[in-house]
Amino acid sequence: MPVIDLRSDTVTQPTEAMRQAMANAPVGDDVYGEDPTVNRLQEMAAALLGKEAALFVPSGTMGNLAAVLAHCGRGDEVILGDQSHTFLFEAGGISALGGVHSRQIPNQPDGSLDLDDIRRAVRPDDAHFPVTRLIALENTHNRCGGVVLTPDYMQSVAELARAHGLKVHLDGARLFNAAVALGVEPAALAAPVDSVTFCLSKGLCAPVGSVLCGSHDFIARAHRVRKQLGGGMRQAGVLAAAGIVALETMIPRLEEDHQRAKRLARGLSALPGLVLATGEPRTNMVFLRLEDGFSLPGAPGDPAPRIAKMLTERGIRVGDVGPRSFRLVTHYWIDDEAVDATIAAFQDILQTAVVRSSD
Ligand code: TLP
Repeated sequence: MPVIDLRSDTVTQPTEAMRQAMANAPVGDDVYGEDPTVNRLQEMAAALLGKEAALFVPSGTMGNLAAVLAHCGRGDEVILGDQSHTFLFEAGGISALGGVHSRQIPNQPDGSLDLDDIRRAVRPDDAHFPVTRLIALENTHNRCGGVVLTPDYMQSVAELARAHGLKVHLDGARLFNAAVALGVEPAALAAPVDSVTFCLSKGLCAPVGSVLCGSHDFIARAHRVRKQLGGGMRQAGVLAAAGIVALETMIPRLEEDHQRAKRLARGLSALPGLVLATGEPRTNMVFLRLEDGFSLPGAPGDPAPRIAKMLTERGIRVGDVGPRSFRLVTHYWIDDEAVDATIAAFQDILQTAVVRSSD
């Protein structure tokens, strides 16, 4: 029985076309700038996002880290959301490795940062304070439910940033999901910001890699940081080749993942005991919560990990992201039957193992 893996779109395997492209890629030493396939991917990425230059990096985490370190010096401050991936899930790299201070402000449920909150967080010129250098946004916003920020909103953040002499970085790990959901060109989402990272290895199915885009000067600085971080790869064209196939063929189909996320959300939220934690899905993520008043008698422990384990025994993997919360992410390898099988498995567990406490 093939496993239905909804834990993340990072679990996606490369397609057959990617494997072929990887096997046949012309390569060279990318540390000398001589890998033709890496160079082609970087040129494609920069053109697609309307930026001067691009840099292939091993991961989204390194892309964001290299960006923050290229924008900020030690002791400088970045304003970012308290639910942002960079703050929550990148092992504190910006402070551990870059000495960059983070100033978290609340993410709104729609993934945005309130403009007044940003304004209040910008430090005055005073020797007691770190120097504010950067604002970081995330689009789509993972922890807020895969929600999207509009070009207009991002433009207003960019104007605020410019008025204070700050730069804006966008963690666009799933930028193409946002562009497809909004029906805009990816470049429209990249235009307001100074730098942007996107990932090839999530919904686009490439096995490895992300791309950081920005001005020539910025990318030159990020290139040195990538080397410092040990991210200078050699014949990386074998990886970039899959990224080229990803950019050429996988973007328009993301809409299918979004439709399946909606279908999954409809089916699961119709089951007694499950509610959507972040509303109707906007892209490829479904966040669910087991309602208060529903519990699993029998064994100790929080319900979400226990339910996730029961699902695993049925060949279905989901993320447990809190004591009562789940994340399910649709992607290329999830078809309609997988969606239906997931709804049926949840239904079976809710009927057989979960009780309403008031019953
Ligand atoms: N996110 C992963 C986990 O780390 C949570 C996932 O399964 O969603 N930015 C955003 C918004 C991300 O969601 C991720 C990965 C990254 C950056 C980091 O990318 P990688 O894993 O390539 O370092």
